[in-house]
This record gives sequence, C-alpha cells and structure tokens, in this order.
Amino acid sequence: MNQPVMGGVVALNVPAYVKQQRLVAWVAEIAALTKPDSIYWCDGSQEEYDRLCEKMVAGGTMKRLNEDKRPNSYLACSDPTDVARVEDRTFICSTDKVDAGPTNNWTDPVEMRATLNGLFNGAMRGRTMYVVPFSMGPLGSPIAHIGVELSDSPYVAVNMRIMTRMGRAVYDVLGTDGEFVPCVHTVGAPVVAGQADVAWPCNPTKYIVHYPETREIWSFGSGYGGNALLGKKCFALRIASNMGREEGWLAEHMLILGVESPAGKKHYVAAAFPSACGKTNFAMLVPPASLNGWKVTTIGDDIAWIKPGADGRLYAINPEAGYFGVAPGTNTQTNPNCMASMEANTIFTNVALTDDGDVWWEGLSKEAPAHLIDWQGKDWTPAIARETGRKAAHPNSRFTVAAIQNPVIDSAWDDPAGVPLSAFVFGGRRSTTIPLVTEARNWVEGVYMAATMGSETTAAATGESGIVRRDPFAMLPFIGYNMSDYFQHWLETGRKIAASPAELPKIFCVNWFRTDESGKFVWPGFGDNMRVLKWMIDRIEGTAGGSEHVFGITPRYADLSWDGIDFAEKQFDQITSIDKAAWVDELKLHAELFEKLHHHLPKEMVSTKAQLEKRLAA
Ligand code: TSX
Ligand code: MN
Repeated sequence: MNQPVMGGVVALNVPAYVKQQRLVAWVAEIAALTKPDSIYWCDGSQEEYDRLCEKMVAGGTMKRLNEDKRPNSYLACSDPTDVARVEDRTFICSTDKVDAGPTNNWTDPVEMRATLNGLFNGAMRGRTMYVVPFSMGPLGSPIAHIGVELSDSPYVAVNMRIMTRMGRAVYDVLGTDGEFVPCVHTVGAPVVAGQADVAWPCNPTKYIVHYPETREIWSFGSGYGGNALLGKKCFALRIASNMGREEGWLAEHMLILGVESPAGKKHYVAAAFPSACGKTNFAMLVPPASLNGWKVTTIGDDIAWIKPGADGRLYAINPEAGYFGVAPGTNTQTNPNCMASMEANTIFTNVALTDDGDVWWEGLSKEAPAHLIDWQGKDWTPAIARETGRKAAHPNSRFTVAAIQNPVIDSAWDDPAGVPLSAFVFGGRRSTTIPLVTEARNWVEGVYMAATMGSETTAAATGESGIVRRDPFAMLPFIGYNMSDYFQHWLETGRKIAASPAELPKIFCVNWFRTDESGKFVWPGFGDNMRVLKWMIDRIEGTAGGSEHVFGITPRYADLSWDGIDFAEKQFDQITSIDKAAWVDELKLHAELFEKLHHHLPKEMVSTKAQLEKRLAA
C-alpha cells in the first residue's frame, strides 16, 4: 500500500479518482516540506476507519471498549498537556493588524510563514501523512465548502470521518478545478530513528494559524479537538466567517433545532451560547410530556452556516456531520438523546475506563464506580477523589459521534438547501440581571443583545467562578476578523432581508441560570425550556402576548404554558424581574466592551445603548 522512500522523496501514491492537479501539487509541496515517510489518501470507508483504529490500538493511542457494552467504540487518552483549544496560541494573520481586530492574536503573515516554515520542516519524519478530503455541509450543497486536511495524526483522520462528510465522494465535487481550503496539521513530533513512538505525540510549542486572505489553515503541535480537527473551529468558524463577510452569508457558533407544534407546523431556530450553558443539551431537548405533541429535532449542535435564499429568507445548514461534545455532566437526565447517540460507534477522549471496559465521567451517574482507570491511566476510586480532588475524566473530555446516531435528528439535517430560520436565540449564564427570555423589538436591538452577551465563568472552565465575561455572539474566540466589522456584517444582513419580501427572523435572548437569595437555580431548565421555545414560536405566529420593558419584550406569567409543572408566579417574577440598578451597572460593562471595540464600532450599537440608558433613566 505505502511505497518506500526513494532518494529522500516520498511516493505521492495519488489514487486514480483524484483529478485535480492543483491539489496534487499542493500535497507534493507539503510533503516536501514536512518529509513524511509515506502518504496515505483517505477514502472515508468503514474498512479504512476500522484499520486506522486498530493501528492506534496497537500503538497504544486508543483502547477498544467492551464490545458488548459499547460496540465498535474506543477510548483515546491524550498527553496531559494537550487537552483543550489553545486560544493564546491561535492567530489571525491578515496583512493589516486592524483586520484581525482587538480580540484576536495577530502576527504579520510574512513573519508567521517564516516561523512555520521552520517548524514544519521535517515535522512529519517517521510518520504517515494522511490526505483527508472533507465537505463542510451536505455534499454539493450551494452553502457547503470543501477542505482538505493534511495531517500526520491517524486520530485526526478517524475523527474527521465522523465529524465531516469525509472521503472519496468529495473528489467528485472537487473535480479538476474546484475550490478547497488547504489545512495543514502536524502534531510536531517527528519520530526519531531507532526510538519508539509515544501514545499521544505532541509538541509543547503550539501554533493554530489562519491566513484569512488566502484562506489557509496551519496547525502545529497539538492533536486535540479544535486544534487538530481543522474543519471545525478553524475552517467552519474562523475562515468561514471571513468567506461569509466577503460573500454575504453568516458562519455562526450556533446549534440549529426544529420545533414542531402539535398541529404539525415546523419552525427552525438557531441558537448561540457560550461554553458551559448546555448547547448540546438544548439542541437535543426532550419536551415535557405535559406539553402534548410539541417535538424538538436536531439539525446541528455547534455550528451554523446561513445564507439568504432566493426568497430572501435565511437558510441554514449544519456544516458538520457529527458531535464533538463535552462528556462530563451528560447523563440520561440532562440529555437522553445524546446518551442514546453514543451507545455504539463512538470515540471517547480523556474519559475514565471502567473495570468492565466501558466509560465513565463525572456526572454520568450519581454514584461513581468503586474503581476506575482515570484519563491519565492511573487508578481512581471515590476515596482517592475525596482526598485529592482528582477527576476521573478530564473536565474537557469528549465524545465523537456521528449525527445520524441521534434519535431525534431532523429529517432535513442533510438537505443541501438548508432549513429556513424563524428565529435566532442568544443565551448566557447569568445569576442576575438578564430575564429568562426577552424578545428584541427589532433587528438592531437583537444585534445589540447578541453583541453585549455575557456569561459567568464556571469553576470547571477557569478555576474562578461567577465573573461575567463578554462573549459577543458566543464568537469571541471564533470570529476570524475584526469584531466591530462582524457586528456591521450582521446589521447589513438585516438590512438586506428587510429590503426583500421575506420577514426578518425574530431575535431572542435567554437565561436559564438566574438564582435566588440562597444561590439556587430558580428555573428548572432542560426539558422545561420547551415552554420558552413555545412562547417564541407563539410570538412568531403572533398568538402570544408579552410585556415591554427597558431591554425588550418578556412574557407575563400567563403568557407561558404551565401544564404539568408547579411553578409559582412569585418564582416567575424572580427570573423575569428587571432590576434597574443592576442594569445601570450592566450598561457600564457594555461601555467597557464598546471602548475596546471603538474602531469601526457601528453607530447603531452606540445609539441603541443610548436608548437603553434613556429608558432606564425615565
Ligand atoms: O444544559 C443545561 N440546560 C439546557 C438544557 C436544555 N444545563 C446544564 C448546563 C451545564 C452544561 C442547565 N443547568 C440548565 C439548562 O437549561 N439549567 C441548569 C441549572 C439547573 C441545574 C439543576 C437543576 C435545575 C437547574 N435541577 C436539579 O438539579 C434537580
Ligand atoms: Mn462550540
């Protein structure tokens, strides 16, 4: 299969079905730079997936789980230093620094290319370079785009097969001169001749680099998640946000769900939440039985690509084909559909191994098993955990699973045309100030809500909890250009729809996390969020009321359905009340954000803030 190295130049092994010379020339160029021992072109077949997994089992990268308990599933444990995205090592290398903006790391592209040429030189020695062709979005969809990732990590190859439409069919779409986004990835750990490889090779030096002008991605030193699976955050958000700005569409950090009423009318909603708000849980929500006949279906759980259609409406696709979700906290109560999704054919990363060859993580069950092998391969017992505080699973441990395994996948999830959006939802984790749900009075006010979105940190994520971080559109680490220009792009998108025959999607802001005096969550959340979704749909249909306040429109107690739940009006007031003093403080924080973003900040943001202040003072 792989041909021997001859004269120091690796055989290209181009399959006959690859018809694009530009692609072949680029593969040859990267191989000449990185100097792999062999090149392997992925076809995306099950046979290939199984073979690569077995190879990783033999090499110690993965363990095969108990076939009876978790068929065709694996556990991979990473190097303890390579467990998450590295935002401080992530760069947007536009020619001009202002185009990266104040929220991104920037380095001059000429300087960065020189640095990376040095690092990538010989970086794949002793390894196989996998050629991974993938489509972000349904193959051939007018909203989809193609990428090719060159990686020396078989873990990347198998994860990309789950997370994207990966394989041979992509070459048919690519043809002889189709466009693709070139993605180069190395773990940055060449195998030294005569030395054994390690289970999870990586490099303490890491670079996650984007060249927006030439639409290229270069990633060095990490094998983990968003650092290495370049179709996801790097392409589908950072590079795609640039493409969308130039071409008039949106690349967003949003789940997409379908809501069907008992009468059978369906609406699609896209929602953005920062981390630790339960985005995947919301995408797979199970409505309470008492809300008879309302159904929720999933299009996607992380990213939405959204384009205006011929009718002026916004159509969304999920560019991904799988879920790379956080394991801890996921259980049959918080997300039964997700648990059902990962019964088989799943890759787990950095969770704990049970004595009978299954997986476990914090929050999977109330009681932990008596003994586990933790994510670092060490013995773990509840007693050890009590003494040392050591977690069995890493807090950022993950499952990789195909979207089609989700029992509530939407029938249109793979539709090349996408689904028409009726609403955008923006949420955050806020113990005070922000009401359960607020409808923006107009598009500009909605953009303002999204732009000033904040979320309280949880101890799991930062070690420090309860501090409000601004995370505009939940896109802080993912906008591949200047954030103020991004706000402008949203405003322009609204103006375009307003000028078309189509109605603008409504924009809502939600907060499931208001607490009472004793710090307890007041809103039950999870499935009961269906009550809030129902109100949104009723508003879109024009059948529900609400009351207007400084910030927007919030339902009154009687505007929500309370069937099958004991939730008093007094509790409802606790999570919908507007504390004017808190809002005065909140607006000070908005001012801080706007100061940081003053360059190119749309005037509409400033005037909307002034209107809020005027209403507050009245
Ligand atoms: O995902 C969550 N959602 C969205 C669900 C569709 N979580 C988990 C967040 C961490 C990832 C939530 N946590 C939600 C929520 O709506 N709400 C809360 C807060 C909460 C936690 C526990 C309870 C109630 C609310 N109740 C009991 O523990 C019994
Ligand atoms: Mn995400």
